[in-house]
Amino acid sequence: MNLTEKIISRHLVSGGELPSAGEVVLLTIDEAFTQDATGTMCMLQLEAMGIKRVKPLSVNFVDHSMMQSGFRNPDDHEYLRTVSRKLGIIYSPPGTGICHFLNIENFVKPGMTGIGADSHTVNAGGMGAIFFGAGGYDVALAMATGEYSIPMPQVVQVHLTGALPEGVMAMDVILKMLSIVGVKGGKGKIFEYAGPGVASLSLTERATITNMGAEMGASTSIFPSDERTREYLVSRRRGNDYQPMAADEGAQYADRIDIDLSGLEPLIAIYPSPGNVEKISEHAGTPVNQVCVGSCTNSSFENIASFAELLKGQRVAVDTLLYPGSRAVAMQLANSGYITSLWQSGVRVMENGCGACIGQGGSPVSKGLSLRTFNRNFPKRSGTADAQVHLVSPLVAAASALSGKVSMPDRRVEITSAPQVDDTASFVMPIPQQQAEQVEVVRGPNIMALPDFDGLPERLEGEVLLKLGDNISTDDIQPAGIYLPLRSNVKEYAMQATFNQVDSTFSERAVAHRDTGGHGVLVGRENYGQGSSREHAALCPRWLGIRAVVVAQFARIHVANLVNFGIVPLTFRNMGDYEKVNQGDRVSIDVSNLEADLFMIVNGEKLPLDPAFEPKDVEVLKAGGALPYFKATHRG
Ligand code: MIC
Ligand code: SF4
Repeated sequence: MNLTEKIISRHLVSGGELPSAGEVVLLTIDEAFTQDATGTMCMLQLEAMGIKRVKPLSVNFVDHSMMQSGFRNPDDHEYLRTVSRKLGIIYSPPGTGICHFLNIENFVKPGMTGIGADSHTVNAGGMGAIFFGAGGYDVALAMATGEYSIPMPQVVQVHLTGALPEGVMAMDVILKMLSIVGVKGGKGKIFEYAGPGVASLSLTERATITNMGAEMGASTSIFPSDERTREYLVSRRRGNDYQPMAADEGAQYADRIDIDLSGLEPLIAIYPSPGNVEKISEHAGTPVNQVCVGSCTNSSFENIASFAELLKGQRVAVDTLLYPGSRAVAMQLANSGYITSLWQSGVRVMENGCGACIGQGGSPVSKGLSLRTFNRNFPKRSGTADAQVHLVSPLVAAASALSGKVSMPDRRVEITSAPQVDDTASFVMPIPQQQAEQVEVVRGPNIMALPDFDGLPERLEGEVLLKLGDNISTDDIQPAGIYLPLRSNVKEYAMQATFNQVDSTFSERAVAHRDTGGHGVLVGRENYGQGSSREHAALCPRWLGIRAVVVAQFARIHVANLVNFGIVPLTFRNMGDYEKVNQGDRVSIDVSNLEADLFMIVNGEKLPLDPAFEPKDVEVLKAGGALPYFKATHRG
């Protein structure tokens, strides 16, 4: 068996044979977690399920909505702190660090399964574990039941040979992968890294690579667990959590990709997509206005120490912001003298958290170019509508920060190591259930009740409210950044933000259509819903009256979120039909039997559609979404 099959077969709820690719598989889940921007909605749904205590190891991290300009974000955090205490969930307060980074530092063990309400949950694959990103409802259900179902992915081997040359980093490996696979080529796949090159990569380098598997639309990625894994766990005083894990000799894979690490060079993902990968050498000399280092992709001690080493003794030429991955990393940087040297170089050392990556501060100047070691450069995500973001490694970020232009690292860096530090101020651990039941959950005015949604009518009759193109991301559908404080307030978030950067009239038009009894329809093309796991990109459109989305192809997590909120996800059987539909057209779709042939009637034509949902989703869609379905089937 390959490593993926080994871990999955140990976690099959029903035991027995491994399912074939595409078949829905129900897995036991060892860990489930959220972060604050997805966590409040997840917790509201968990509470609505009537759950008294979570089953698997569960964590609520606070790392995204860190700006406290007003009561909303602090209200969300207080709700998360108290609801965690009530339900037996570990709480990670603001300042502790980024969820994915903290997860590998503290919780993930080789061989585990997990899901998290964030697309980069797949970061944990660097530890030899199978972790998936999912919407908040699916995470709530996993916390309640200890189970998660997913179509069984194909396993693709990524065979690594050689070792990274000077100046080339793990970021360049995953950018290379993106250049091979593209932003949708990972759909339905697990990338399993193997080969003699694996041993040359440290655990955090591996996590950089698995992290950005999300940008290829992959279900997840995984590395074997070996001596390098042990080394990391020992450094975290978690040596007992180590167990070696690898594929069997001669294991079978659906496909294979070969990468010679020694042959790589520094790469750059050019705005507006992580998939636009080019060589740094082709862009050298382009003026840069800002440099940002950190995010769940590149904020390990090694990453930041390498960045600091290259800067040492010199001053940055442009605004340079750094976000350490965790308080433990920040303390290690302090103890090894790097925080001081970073300050001396003029770097702004920011809070341990997502920060500029999710547009919570750190926006670039108008029409500026920001070089970031992050994983996404979608339009407007930085908070400055006309700015551009390119993605690079920490060494390229350092060289470019010094020169003010896209630059190659020009010298070798040796980093000074320092012992890892325990962050004793961080996690709030669960209390015994009897005590927990007495805890009062604090719901400030920012915590709004979940909206009620009705079941699916027999026929959807309404208007195409937006016609969109390829690669619409959840940042296009439901922007984050300055809107994060609205994550617990569906109505406000929908009215202020849904598609507002695509068409500022959308929310008003949608509500007017909904209130006259219309069923809103969205039309798009390839890779619809790429990017984040935020279920608000389904929840808010549903609140605005969207009942069906018809596209060429969906991204994995988003399609599950649409089902969870009762929006029917459909694909054009004949792609040419996309041209026959226009914004503003009246459409009609008979959904009385979701298992029958489905058609969209538009402009007097009958266009055949295919379901993008699974047979198991039919009842959920009919009930109007996952929560109404859960309540109906778990009554009494
Ligand atoms: C992101 O990087 O887009 C986020 C913010 O972490 C999202 C989650 C969210 O929108 O809350 C993700 O990746 O899933
Ligand atoms: Fe946070 Fe950015 Fe990672 Fe999302 S991608 S979890 S916003 S650091």
